[in-house]
Amino acid sequence: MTEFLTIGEPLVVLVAQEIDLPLEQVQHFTKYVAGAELNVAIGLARLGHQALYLSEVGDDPFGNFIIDEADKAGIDTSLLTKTLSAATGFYIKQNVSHGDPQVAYFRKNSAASQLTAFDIDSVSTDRIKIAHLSGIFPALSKTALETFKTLNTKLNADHVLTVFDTNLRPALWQDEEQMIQTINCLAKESQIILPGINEGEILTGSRSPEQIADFYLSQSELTHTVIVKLGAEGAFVKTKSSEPFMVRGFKVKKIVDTVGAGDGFAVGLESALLEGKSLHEAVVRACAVGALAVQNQGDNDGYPTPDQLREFYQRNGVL
Ligand code: KDG
Repeated sequence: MTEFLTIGEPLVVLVAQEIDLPLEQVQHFTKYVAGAELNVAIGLARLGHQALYLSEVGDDPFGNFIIDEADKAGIDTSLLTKTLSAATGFYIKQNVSHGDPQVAYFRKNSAASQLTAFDIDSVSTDRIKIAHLSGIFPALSKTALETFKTLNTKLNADHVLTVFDTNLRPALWQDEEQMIQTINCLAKESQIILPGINEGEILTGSRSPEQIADFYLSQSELTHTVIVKLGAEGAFVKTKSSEPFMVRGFKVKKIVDTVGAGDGFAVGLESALLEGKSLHEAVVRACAVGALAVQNQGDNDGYPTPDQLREFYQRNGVL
């Protein structure tokens, strides 16, 4: 039974094998699937949930690779179509010994950016309990933004719980002002919002987690929960109906790659909510999956199976 839906741009990521080299000097790359919303669908499926992924790839080897990997991951790919008129997007990523890697995107006019509001007609929300939306897909093109809004309206009309990860990608927007205005406007249409602390600062002008949460809680009737991601420190949670709380992050021995940690956070949160866990338990799981994610090179390789999550909880004394 498909209980989870997301829409996004699937990408292939080519990760440098040589460590700490600028991308232009790298000779060898390893290929993985990526794309923020696809990462989330993969993580949900790995934890045993039925995830439906809506998107489009080009009729090319990267597109075929993405479809194969999504199928292998156990994702419902019935709404992942192929087009002859555009190519699959990809990006290349540095391999770094510390800090965030340099990335370069090759995704302009990609297949996914050509999705239109008509593609939403075939989406049934009948059994969907949670939908994951992110600020990346609406940044891809005018039609992607319209498609996003059409889906969001349908999800709200059908009373699906919507979670919005602000996911800022300045390179995809015309300018910062347009990015801020559009993202804040889209955020109003979701019930749970997940800004990272740096994103929250750009979007609201404040670096205080509580003020960021208040900004979103006060701008919309629909938004009832804001979870500000604080990286290694954990997360700050504020809802309209209860006391705010903090969840501490887990200690990680060696950070291999930070890309995909935010999507991992969403995986933990949304899988736990689907299983009827409390908000507190869900945010603990979100921090756990985020911590597991940074210990691997691919964008979604570190997301756990139920056994791996249990083992992580045991090792870290989570009851
Ligand atoms: O959150 C991880 C994503 O950043 C990555 O998989 C690629 O979708 C991507 C993007 O736009 O950066």
